Amino acid sequence: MSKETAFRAALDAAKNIVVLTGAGISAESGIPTFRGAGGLWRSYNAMELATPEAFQRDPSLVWEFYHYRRTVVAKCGPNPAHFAVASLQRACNLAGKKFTLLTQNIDRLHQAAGSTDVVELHGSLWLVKPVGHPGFLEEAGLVWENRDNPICAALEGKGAPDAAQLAGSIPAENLPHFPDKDGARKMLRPAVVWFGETLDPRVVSRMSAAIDECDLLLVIGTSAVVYPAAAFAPIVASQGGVVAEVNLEPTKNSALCQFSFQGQSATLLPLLLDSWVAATNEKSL
Ligand code: BV8
Repeated sequence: MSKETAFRAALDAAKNIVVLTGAGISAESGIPTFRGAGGLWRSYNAMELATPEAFQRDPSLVWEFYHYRRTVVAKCGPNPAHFAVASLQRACNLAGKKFTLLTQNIDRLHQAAGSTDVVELHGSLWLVKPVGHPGFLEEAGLVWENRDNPICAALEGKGAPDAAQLAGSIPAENLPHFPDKDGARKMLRPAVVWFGETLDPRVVSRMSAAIDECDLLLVIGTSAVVYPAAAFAPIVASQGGVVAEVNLEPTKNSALCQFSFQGQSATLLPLLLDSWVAATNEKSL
């Protein structure tokens, strides 16, 4: 039996399927991954800028970084890997299997491909919130979607990855603000979970419930470096679940996987899933 056939048999047997995705699933949509070559912006790597300290120190620089990423992502669409995950979700629902999609990505390409009820562990590039609000889930007046590009006039033409380092080049008062209920102007920030920030507690409870009962975890396009997501594979393996990985290269969790498929997810996932989805949908008719 081929590895692919054995994996599809494991999908048949599974009752609580969790898919975890990282930047690698969006790479073929044109979005640079974190730790690949594209992970650099000016002389910074994303991890230096994706922190509350960096925003506190230089909100202008951090907003330029996110404006650049919003500009890049706005031009990108879902690729065959995103569509394969969306059709897997529909087939699992039809077959009466529990399915949860946990993504570390903030680009919302899963939703664009038709995935629903996506658990965004790290918030979204397209969500904004007043500085100081703790949550990362959409809530009217507190966390909302804003796809304006640029999000404010001062960011027009800014954010070029090769521009000179002009710290504080945009005065704070010209950065994105919104008038809160008593009319005071509050600065906005991207509603993405920065390093050192805790995830939204409602996301943590959904993620923990899904992992606790997971009997098959499919991990796609993540270097398994960032926690808490990096702990999911060891947890599922320790509770006797099946762990499968689709990734361009081996990761530190590869040894835990019963199934490790190496290559580009936009190519591998349709090959791996499409026949199972078709057969499952057939059975569910
Ligand atoms: C928290 C939003 C409580 C921002 C991001 C335990 C141990 C050690 C450290 C910690 C720990 N617990 C918490 C920490 C601290 C920290 C952490 O994990 N640090 C790491 C660096 C060790 N975690 C946190 O702070 C988290 N908060 O746990 O709260 C707490 C707090 C403090 C201290 C203790 C507890 C919050 C983390 C969230 C950070 N925000 N994103 C933004 O995007 O701007 S993380 C960001 O990087 C992404 O969201 C993603 O999650 C993460 C990892 O990136 P990947 O998705 O894996 O991408 P990467 O480039 O690394 O890998 C891509 C992979 O794809 C590669 O393997 C590549 O080979 C592959 N690939 C490429 N192309 C393809 C492909 N595969 C298939 N096909 C292709 N075509």
